[in-house]
Amino acid sequence: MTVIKMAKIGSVPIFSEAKIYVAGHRGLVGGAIIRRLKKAGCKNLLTRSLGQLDLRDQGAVARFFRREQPDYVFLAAARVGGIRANSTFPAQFIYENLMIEANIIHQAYLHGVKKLLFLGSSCIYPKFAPQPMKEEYLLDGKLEPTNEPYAVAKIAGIKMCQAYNRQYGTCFISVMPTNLYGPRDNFDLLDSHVIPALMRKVHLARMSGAPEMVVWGSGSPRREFLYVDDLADACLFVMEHYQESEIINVGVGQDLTIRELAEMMARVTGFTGRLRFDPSQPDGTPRKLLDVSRLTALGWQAKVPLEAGLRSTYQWFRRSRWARQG
Ligand code: GFB
Repeated sequence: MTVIKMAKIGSVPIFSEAKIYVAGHRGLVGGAIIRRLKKAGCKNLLTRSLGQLDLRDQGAVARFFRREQPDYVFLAAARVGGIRANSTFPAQFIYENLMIEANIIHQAYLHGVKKLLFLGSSCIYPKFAPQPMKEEYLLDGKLEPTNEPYAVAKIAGIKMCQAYNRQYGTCFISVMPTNLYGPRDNFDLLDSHVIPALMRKVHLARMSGAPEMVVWGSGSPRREFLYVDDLADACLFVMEHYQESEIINVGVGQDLTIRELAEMMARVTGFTGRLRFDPSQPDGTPRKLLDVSRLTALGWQAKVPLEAGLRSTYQWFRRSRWARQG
């Protein structure tokens, strides 16, 4: 393993003095990282909305780094979406993610950022990778076609971090989270991931008294789900304790079928109707379970069980604008 030479940033007090840029703070992940940093006492947080700074714009990102000179960067900005969004907007998924990563990583190097954390995704692993998926399976086989452009962009981000570490001695680390969910997710019925989509569908079915809810695909794919506040906690943990170029998985170490997830969702939301599976919709990759032993060995484990995470997400959802939309 390549160990990157760097000054120890370790303890929270040093970290809390630093200027920390969270790219993508309005998103599911970036928002959770901000909440976690505030909880840790970090006060010097740097954020910009899309209207203030377009991360796809090389010149704008260069000016931002020159002016602000952040000490640490969490790179959580990305174009993301579920299985349908990935298949419908492949050009946007590859272009926007490549531009965002390339601009931020390069400017972080030019302006001497002490440490950068890049967020990848479990879809970087081969479609038929042995399960659970170890970090070393990256680039061992063909990708899942429904999200290949997104995965290729994320792999490019990983490789950029590693190349900059090797050539320039930077400390850019990459975490690979499993499928995420939680408050402030995108609950769009077509373009979101499976948890927000099913949550909104059961809500609508309950409101209209519909006897059934449609679940895409066969129900047999297996997925692992991590509550976003657990991911944010893991991001701070690795920012403090991990300084290697090799990617590191973040997950819960357990998965379930989409059918089991839909049944759990019905339980949590009080939906008593039927589940109807629609095989005309894609299943995507058959199984995505991460091997989390590298992170566990460092001393971090997820805390929020899926059912509890779904309950708190549903509480947030019911008060949100999504619950008022038809
Ligand atoms: O969450 P999801 O869209 O993404 O779909 P992936 C997971 C599984 O849930 C698939 C099924 O088998 C879907 O067919 N599913 C059932 C549904 N009902 C629904 C529904 O109403 N909406 C959605 N969206 N799915 C994504 C990648 O793959 O994983 C991204 O496309 C990203 O690139 C993300 O990496 C983490 O797990 O299949």
